Amino acid sequence: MAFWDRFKKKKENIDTDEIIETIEDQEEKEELKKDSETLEEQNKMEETIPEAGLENQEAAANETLEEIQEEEEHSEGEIVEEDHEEKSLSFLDRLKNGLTKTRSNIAEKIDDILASTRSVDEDMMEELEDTLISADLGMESTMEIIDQLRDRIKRKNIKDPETVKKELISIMKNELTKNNLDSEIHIENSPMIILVVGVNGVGKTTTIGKMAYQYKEKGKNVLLVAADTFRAAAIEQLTEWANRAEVDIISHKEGADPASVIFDGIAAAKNKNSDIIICDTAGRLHNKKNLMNELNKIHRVIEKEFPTAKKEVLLVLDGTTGQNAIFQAKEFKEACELTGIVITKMDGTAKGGVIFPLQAQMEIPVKLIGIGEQIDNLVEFDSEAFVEAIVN
Ligand SMILES: Nc1nc2c(ncn2[C@@H]2O[C@H](COP(=O)(O)OP(=O)(O)OP(=O)(O)O)[C@@H](O)[C@H]2O)c(=O)[nH]1
Ligand SMILES: [Mg+2]
Repeated sequence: MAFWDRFKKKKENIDTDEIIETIEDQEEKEELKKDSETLEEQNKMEETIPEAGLENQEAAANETLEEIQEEEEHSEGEIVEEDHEEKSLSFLDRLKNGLTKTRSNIAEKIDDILASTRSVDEDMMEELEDTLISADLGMESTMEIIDQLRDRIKRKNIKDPETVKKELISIMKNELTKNNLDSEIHIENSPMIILVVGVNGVGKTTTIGKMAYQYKEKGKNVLLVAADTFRAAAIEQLTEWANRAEVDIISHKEGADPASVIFDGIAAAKNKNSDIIICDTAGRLHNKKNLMNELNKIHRVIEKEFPTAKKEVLLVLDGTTGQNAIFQAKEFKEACELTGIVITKMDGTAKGGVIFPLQAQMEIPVKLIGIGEQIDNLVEFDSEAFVEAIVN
């Protein structure tokens, strides 16, 4: 009998030991057993760790994931009624609406600077530089952009402020594009399994709900897997999104082993011929070792049970946390093989320029951005459109 058939006969609340017992390869079995024991010990220790706040971004940047704990209980993603009017807007208009705060912080300031400029000079360059820094583009990316702008102004002998703006936009587009060559999630390659990771409260579950809706709209057969078993509320929240997007969901009880939920999800996906399986994961793994163990275990189950599936590992970052998002990205990059980044809550920040240093330093493409709490407030990232929306 096939491995999956044997598994199907077991109860919903299967634990890892049971999965391991069904694996025939002795070496693989021993390794998984060791991982499972280490994880259990760490989970016990973790229960005693108090929850604290992520208040000081600079301090947090010097600490490890172990010290990143929750700021406060995040309200569960309330599903707001869809705004049908939005649908008739063009992609760029929707993006502009979603990025209003960053747009006012960059585009409006640049227009003011250029409107009050009599001659294209060093004072103007400094004001442009300050504007980019205030929108969180970071010192390095800002200097790169401003230096190139200086060169072009000199080389082309530019005297007109409007032309300065055009050149600035073109340089910013180049900068963002060169670090983001493939931002597409190639959902045509089904079956695809998408693992969604990130610290707590960044917007993982909400993003999964939005993705499920989008892919379902594109005619894909989507299955959600509730592998964040940390709280019952997390499972309920994902179930609510599954209902709203009208897709199937596989979940176990609170406290179940995440790898076993994924195992079950893969089995169900094969049975239902799902095109896209999206797995929610817990954000409350307080240290890197813990995180690595958990994700390694999940990866092994995926490799073993669904080697033919195309894999995406998406890191979700909260756009309102500024430079701290870069720190989180570095931690996760060391813990697992990320294939893309999703930046959420871009509607809530004036500092959306953080995408520039993030792309430059991480070499992992931003693939999606969240621009609101509604089900259709998730857009595919496009470097050129993004620059248009925040500068032009
Ligand atoms: N404004 C805005 N809010 C968002 C966006 N994405 C998520 N949120 C909100 O962020 C909050 C946290 O979202 P969740 O999806 O629960 O985050 P999570 O990462 O799953 O959190 P945990 O499960 O606790 O780890 C919710 O209130 C969401 O509505 C976005 O793009 N814009
Ligand atoms: Mg969640």
